[in-house]
Amino acid sequence: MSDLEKKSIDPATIKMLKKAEADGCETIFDRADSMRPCPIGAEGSCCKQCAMGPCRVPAPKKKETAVEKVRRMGLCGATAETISARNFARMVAAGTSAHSDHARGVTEVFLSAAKGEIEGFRIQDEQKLYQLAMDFGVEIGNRSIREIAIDVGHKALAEFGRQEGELLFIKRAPLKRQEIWRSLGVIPRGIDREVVELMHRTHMGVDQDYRDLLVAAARCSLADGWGGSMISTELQDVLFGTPVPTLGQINLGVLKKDEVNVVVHGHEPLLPEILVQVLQDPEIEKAAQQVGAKGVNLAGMCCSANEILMRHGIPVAGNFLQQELAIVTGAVDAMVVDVQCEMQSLAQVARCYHTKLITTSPKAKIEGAMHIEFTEHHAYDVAKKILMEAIQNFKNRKPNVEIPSELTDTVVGFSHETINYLLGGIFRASYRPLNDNIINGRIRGIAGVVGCNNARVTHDDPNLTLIKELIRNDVIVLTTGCSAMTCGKAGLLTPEAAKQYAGAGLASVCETVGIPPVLHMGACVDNSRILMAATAVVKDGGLGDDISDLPAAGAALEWMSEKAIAIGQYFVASGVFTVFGVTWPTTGSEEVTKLLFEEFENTFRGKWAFEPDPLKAAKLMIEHIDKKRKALGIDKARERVLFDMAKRRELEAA
Ligand code: BF8
Repeated sequence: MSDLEKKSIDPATIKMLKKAEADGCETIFDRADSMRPCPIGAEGSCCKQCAMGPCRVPAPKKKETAVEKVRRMGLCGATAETISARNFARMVAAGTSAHSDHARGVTEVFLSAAKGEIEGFRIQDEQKLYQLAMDFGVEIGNRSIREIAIDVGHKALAEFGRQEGELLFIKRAPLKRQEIWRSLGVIPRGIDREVVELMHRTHMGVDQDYRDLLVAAARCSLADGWGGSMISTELQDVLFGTPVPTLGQINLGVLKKDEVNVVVHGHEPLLPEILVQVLQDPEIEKAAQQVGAKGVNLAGMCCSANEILMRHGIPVAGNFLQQELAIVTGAVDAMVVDVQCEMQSLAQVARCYHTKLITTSPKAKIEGAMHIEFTEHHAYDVAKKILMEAIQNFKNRKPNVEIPSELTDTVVGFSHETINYLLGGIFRASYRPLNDNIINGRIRGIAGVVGCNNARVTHDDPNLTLIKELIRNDVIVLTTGCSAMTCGKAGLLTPEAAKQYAGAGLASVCETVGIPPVLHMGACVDNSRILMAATAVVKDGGLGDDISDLPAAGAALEWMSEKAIAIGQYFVASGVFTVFGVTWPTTGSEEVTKLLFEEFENTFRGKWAFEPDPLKAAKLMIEHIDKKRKALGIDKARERVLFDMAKRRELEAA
């Protein structure tokens, strides 16, 4: 394997890495070679909570005595356990704040749209609005959509600042799960309150009991999964439409040589939604033709891409580690970014080519980028201005344009409502067929494989190897974020993939229903859809009375962001066995790691695991699924339908 092949399994990525090298343009892949991670920070042992430090309290190299252990502490006496737990908790707080601040923005836009203050936007999914009204206790009666939507918007906004009581979406969880949370005292109050409290607890000299810190971190994470992220997903669906299966294309090959290419990158969907509308403006087409382009080609990157792909079939240029490489093609006339997962190096890479890097959020500026601030009240005009900037930049392209040919067809947009309809039909929408197929063993279990890319491992490889192994073993995979794009590029998001990659049982179900073996459920905030799907499976009956009873597991083998830790933590706190790869941020404390990896199972009935090897991770997940099947008494059914490869080939040939 060449050095380049160790960096990515995606041919388009490798081509662009070669081009970047030839063009003398440095990327994250080069920096990953030249800079190693700090070993003390990587294990969560660096405390920089005060100016007496940073204190380094790394894990001991050998077994230590009790006295040696007690002596291993920071200046203030903070132990390795406290330091490790505080660092972990702060990751959860940061991740929760990112998803939730996004959610607050969505809620404000939703309210403005409900009031008719945003041109061109009206409620798209009235059915879902009614559901939300019921969840939030908003009167429906003979009231207009506008009145209901305004009340729903206000109720959602109040969830951020709620000082007492319980987040309203908590009641969506299975009753047993709610009881577990209540008994542990982890039901979140307001979203902001939980984040603020966790930041306070982790300040120097406050909460210095690692168990207590990690329970507080769990509560904060639930304010993400069942709060901020769920609010985002639900309101975006009501406003922009709940995704339904949609055909799209993915990889750098979606860029076009003869058109103005605009890549939208980030997480907030309003600007991309408006850009889609503005593309229809005749002035845009005319302006593009005037500069010699055939038109304007909009493509997505990262989670913004997932949003517009699911709702409009807008093509996706790539996932996290491809953001610089889109610019390296030399064909991106503007890259438009809002918040989260945008590398600062984009400005540097853009300087190597002609790309205009445009920041749009008042919260996220990048030195060297052009800033065109986006506000929902002037949405159309701002979107048009951005497209005009890109069009004017088309003529500045340099001769070294090279667009890789790779692009793959995908079917995306599996909201949990859609799965319901697909399985049960529109008049008797139900998860029953899914539950029945799990019970009869055709489907062995469910896995959520989500999260990022990470430049410390081969791009796309761990997630893809894991997912292929899971579906080969009849485990249906739900995916979001950058992992979903990995699956798309590898051709797993089409119904045809079932025959090629899935085990006989899963393949037979996919072929009957017409779904891929891997279901693309959206962006990272849409992990809340996975919580809702798991809850729907529990409520449909026959598979226990809690999420922790399900033959299900989660994974993020290429995680890199604090958001991923918040997501993992809310899955664990919701009863899911969750495996992370690359590195684990609490190895500096055996006790903290043991609490997360073992003892949480006694309280939350979910736990973490760390396994960077994808095949070993698959084994862990499948063993967990089988353990749950046994506990449910459905392990025998599966034994009857298990075919080995020889048997499958025999059946296929027959
Ligand atoms: O929120 S999967 S790299 S893009 S953090 Fe970021 Fe990770 Fe991608 Fe979307 Ni999620």
